[in-house]
Amino acid sequence: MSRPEGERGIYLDETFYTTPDSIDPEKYIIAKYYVESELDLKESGIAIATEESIGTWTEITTTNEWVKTRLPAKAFKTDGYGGTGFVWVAYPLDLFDLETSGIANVLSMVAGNLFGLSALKNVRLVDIEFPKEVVDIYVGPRIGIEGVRRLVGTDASPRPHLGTIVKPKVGLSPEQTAHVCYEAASGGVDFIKDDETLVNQKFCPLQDRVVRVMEALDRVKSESGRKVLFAVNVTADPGDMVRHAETAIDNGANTLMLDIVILGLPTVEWFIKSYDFRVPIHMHRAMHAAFTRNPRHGISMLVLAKIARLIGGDQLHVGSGAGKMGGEESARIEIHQIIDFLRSEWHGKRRTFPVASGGIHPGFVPANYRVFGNDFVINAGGGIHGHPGGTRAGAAAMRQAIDACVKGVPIEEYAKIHRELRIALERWGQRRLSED
Ligand code: RUB
Ligand code: CA
Repeated sequence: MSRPEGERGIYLDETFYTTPDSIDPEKYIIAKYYVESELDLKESGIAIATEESIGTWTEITTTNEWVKTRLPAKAFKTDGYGGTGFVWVAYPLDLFDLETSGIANVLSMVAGNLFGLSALKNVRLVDIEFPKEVVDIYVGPRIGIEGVRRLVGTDASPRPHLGTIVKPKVGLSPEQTAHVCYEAASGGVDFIKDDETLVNQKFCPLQDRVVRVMEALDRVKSESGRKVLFAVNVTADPGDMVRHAETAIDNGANTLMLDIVILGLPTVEWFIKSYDFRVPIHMHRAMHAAFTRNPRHGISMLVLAKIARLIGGDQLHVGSGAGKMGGEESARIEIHQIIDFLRSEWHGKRRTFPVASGGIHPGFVPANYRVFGNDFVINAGGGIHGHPGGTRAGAAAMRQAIDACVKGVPIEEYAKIHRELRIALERWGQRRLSED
């Protein structure tokens, strides 16, 4: 604090700090940050609140009393030691243009310039709380967990849904894709999705793919009565995204998929708000790790999950309890927070189905079941299409692993009388969590 502000690049003004009892959580959007800095935590909180509301690095002559009394964000709580720990900042609702700028405006404020403040060595937005007034502006998921279960027919006896990603992720023709989907659906999956990189490539045009896959799924339905969702990836610039979505829906698609980080959350907000296609919205999170992975900097998956539910995600990738992209201790603690949030009561909003994905095979099912319970979608690509008996056997093996968990039978026991599962476990083994 002893160096002049021109050198420090921050202006520390007590206006931007207050006590917790003066903050009514119904009147603010509250952000929780993890910070590492040479400043103490209170000063870091002031620096964030200043930069992100009405201040800059020095005192200015152009402000006025109305601005200074109505609009400052306020740091109001700290938890940590020295310059390392958590700070909470309350942003008054008057700061925001929620009606016409929505999530874009929220993110510009709570997750904007602050990441570049040189006074903060590391800073991470770890959590965000929206008051009812803000949540009420949004419809939230239009279909939600219960609606997705009704479409698939698992509402009477809820169990985890089994999903698969068509592999190879790109390269198959529409016909070949439909064949893989037919096999996966016949083997017992509830849900099939395009991979995040497939949209409308020449070797697999979206319209032809949808037509053929939906025909294949209709065939499965007439043969076995099984209802399966197919999420068509329509990620593109907004104009093409709408065209792809209309094409998909006109040709019978029953789920749409969006790469929500790549699109940008405001684009997703606009798309869902503007077009009610009456099918579930499956949210893939590719690119999220650019900002969620470093536990000391960036934005947490929990924050992304809160916004995803707010803007209408019916299914959201959240990482796995165990798999190729999950299983680290810190990530597993956060997964509990994320799934608790997605599945909890939230001002009457429908609930979002968490999706566990990434390197999952039957041997990973018990570890994930222990983390997620019944209300989740467990997705396997390689873990189904890599089964020595092929896709149908791979799907059956995953379903057997799920059934074993639901019945409380160890999968190695279940495998003794379920051939596909036995072969899968012989091929890939069974992975355990550290607490097993
Ligand atoms: C998984 C896959 C998904 C990733 C995304 O394929 O294609 O895109 O799981 O991960 P496979 P996350 O089952 O063959 O590994 O959901 O964690 O973002
Ligand atoms: Ca993928």
